[in-house]
Amino acid sequence: MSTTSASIERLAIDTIRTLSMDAVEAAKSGHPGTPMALAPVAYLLYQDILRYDPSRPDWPNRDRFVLSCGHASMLLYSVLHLAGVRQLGPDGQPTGELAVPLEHIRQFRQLHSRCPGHPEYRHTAGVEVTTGPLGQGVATSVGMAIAARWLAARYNRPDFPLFDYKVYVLCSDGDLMEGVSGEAASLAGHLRLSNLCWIYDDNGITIEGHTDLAFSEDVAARFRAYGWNVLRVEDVNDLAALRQAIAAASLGERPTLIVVRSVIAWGAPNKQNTHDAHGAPLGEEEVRLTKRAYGWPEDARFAVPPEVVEHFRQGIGTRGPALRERWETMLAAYAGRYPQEAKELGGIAAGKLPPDWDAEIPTFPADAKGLASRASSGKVLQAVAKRIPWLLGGSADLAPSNNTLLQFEGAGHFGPQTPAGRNFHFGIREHAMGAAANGLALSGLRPYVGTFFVFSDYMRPAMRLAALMELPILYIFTHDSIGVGEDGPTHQPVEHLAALRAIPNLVVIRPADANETVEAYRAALGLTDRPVALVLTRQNLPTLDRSVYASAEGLRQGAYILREAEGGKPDVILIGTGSEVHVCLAARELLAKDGLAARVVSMPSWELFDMQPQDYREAVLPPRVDRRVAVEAGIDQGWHRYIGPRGAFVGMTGFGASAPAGVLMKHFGLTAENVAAQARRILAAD
Ligand SMILES: Cc1ncc(C[n+]2csc(CCOP(=O)(O)OP(=O)(O)O)c2C)c(N)n1
Ligand SMILES: [Mg+2]
Repeated sequence: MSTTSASIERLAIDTIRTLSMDAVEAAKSGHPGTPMALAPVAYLLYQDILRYDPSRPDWPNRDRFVLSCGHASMLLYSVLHLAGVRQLGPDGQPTGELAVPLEHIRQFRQLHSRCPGHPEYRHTAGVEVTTGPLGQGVATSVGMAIAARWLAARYNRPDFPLFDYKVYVLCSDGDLMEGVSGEAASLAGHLRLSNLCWIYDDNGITIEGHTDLAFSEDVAARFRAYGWNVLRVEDVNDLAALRQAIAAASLGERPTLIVVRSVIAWGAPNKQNTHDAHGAPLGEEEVRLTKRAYGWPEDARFAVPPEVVEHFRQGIGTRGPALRERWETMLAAYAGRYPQEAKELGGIAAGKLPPDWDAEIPTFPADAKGLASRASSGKVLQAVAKRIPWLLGGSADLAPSNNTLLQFEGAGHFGPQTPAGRNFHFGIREHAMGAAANGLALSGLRPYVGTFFVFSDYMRPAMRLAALMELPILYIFTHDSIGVGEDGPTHQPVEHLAALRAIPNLVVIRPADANETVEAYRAALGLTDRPVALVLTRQNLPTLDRSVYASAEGLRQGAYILREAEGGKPDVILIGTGSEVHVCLAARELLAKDGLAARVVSMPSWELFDMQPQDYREAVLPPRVDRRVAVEAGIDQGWHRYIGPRGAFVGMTGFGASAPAGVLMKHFGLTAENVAAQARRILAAD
């Protein structure tokens, strides 16, 4: 293994290839073929292209690299190792330790390795986004590119180009087959995100075989039609051509797709260009033959030639810190000239809200007619957005219904000519909207996105990743039940609360009135390590008189005693969420007429309640009061853990119907009379 026979570039690229092969072989599972084929791209990006400092993978103005085809994770781990990227500690500061030490590559796909099967954000420094579900990485990159544009427009000043980073993405056939990538590419083309470059591995292979089986469109023509600049590189091993294409990508006014031809498992004599090489180890003999073909020592395992490490050290390891240090000098001068903006940037970097961010939040007076929680949400959103400059977002074409439009002076609309705008028009592209929100949050911004609750299904895969990545995103879901009315069962969520509550690390909040909505915002924006879904009504809800009922601050605990039973000794507990809390309150009065004492618990958030100490939970739901009725215009899944074996559930057992909301509530039994009847029934049972 000497540099006399192969150029150092080739040696570095072959190191990425062999590390990837060896890791998959040791793990006895994984995806060797694509890292072997795409090693030249990873090499070129890290060594020559990315403005990136391996010693500070958190540098705000770094170029981003997204491996959208997350199955090729060993490609990323190999190059992070060679580039010397440093790990970040739990406090976000670099520890000085390599993010991907060789021992962790040897432990690829094993418990606690920094090299899990697919790249995981927060787990391994240098991994910009969790990828693996195809299409998500590319779609998220659109949010990252939007964030770069927005940060530049808001914070750059003449002579202070603080933000000018680019977003590079490597993606595969599967990424471009998935619908979400089409939505995202359409949006990126419309927004003219010239700071975005997708490099498409056009290898003609997916798991089942040749792409001819299922994918025959002209991808380049499709992207041109989206408004992208499309370039081609005929051979991924042609570094000069790759370099030229990437350089050309940064010149235009549109996002760029570089279609690169590659041969999966390049160099493997029997397996290259076959789908066998996609997702299984090559096997010992084939590894040996491949290494022979590369001119690599056949018996070496996890070999990293010192001259390759030195090569990267002299390359990205030297130019990266110099770039970052120059930027920090610029930032220091900027802070002197623009202290307010610098303070905001400090908040963004630290993930902290400005002090007094909640100072303008209104309180709502008691009002029997009340207002829809989507309307109170709209009012609170204005108040918090005024105070949090980097709170931004929009809807999938439903802003007038979701009440998500920021209407105050200066909020503006984000567009190609107006990149400092805070209102986003995602178009009817819920899935790409969800992924873009992830990209915005990964860039330090606080995004909110809205749609009808029933269409949360359309963005669920992105929401799941937001929860997994611990991103503070606010989902504003309105039209939350059969209360939608005449639009009928296609538009009436039934299973959606259960479906969202099933996602770990996602907080779901369904407020009962305007003042609970206020508290929902306080709770949601205070959470920085998880997404929150607000579930809001279309129809009006009475604003409760809080001099009679307990303070809405109880929402912070997830559930609270809204109205104690007469005499303080409940025979039964009525538990409601959102619009059904009012039904419970009315049922309490009906029961009182029969001399039955009912406590009403408002339970806007299971997740917040489950975080409370046992004492508190048992004070709200005392074990000795085992007659409980839960009321929610959704399915009962999960409710039995709160109502217990002697409880009853009043809600939905199937789809809704098309009729006025009031008619539907009666038809499906979501009435005070029925709740009271169910309470009497379980009280009468032994
Ligand atoms: C949403 C989603 N569906 C299915 C998979 C399972 N899967 C992993 S890779 C792959 C396709 C592989 O083809 P391609 O994207 O061209 O990657 P290559 O084999 O060329 O590296 C599939 C279906 C996935 N990861 N994500
Ligand atoms: Mg492929």
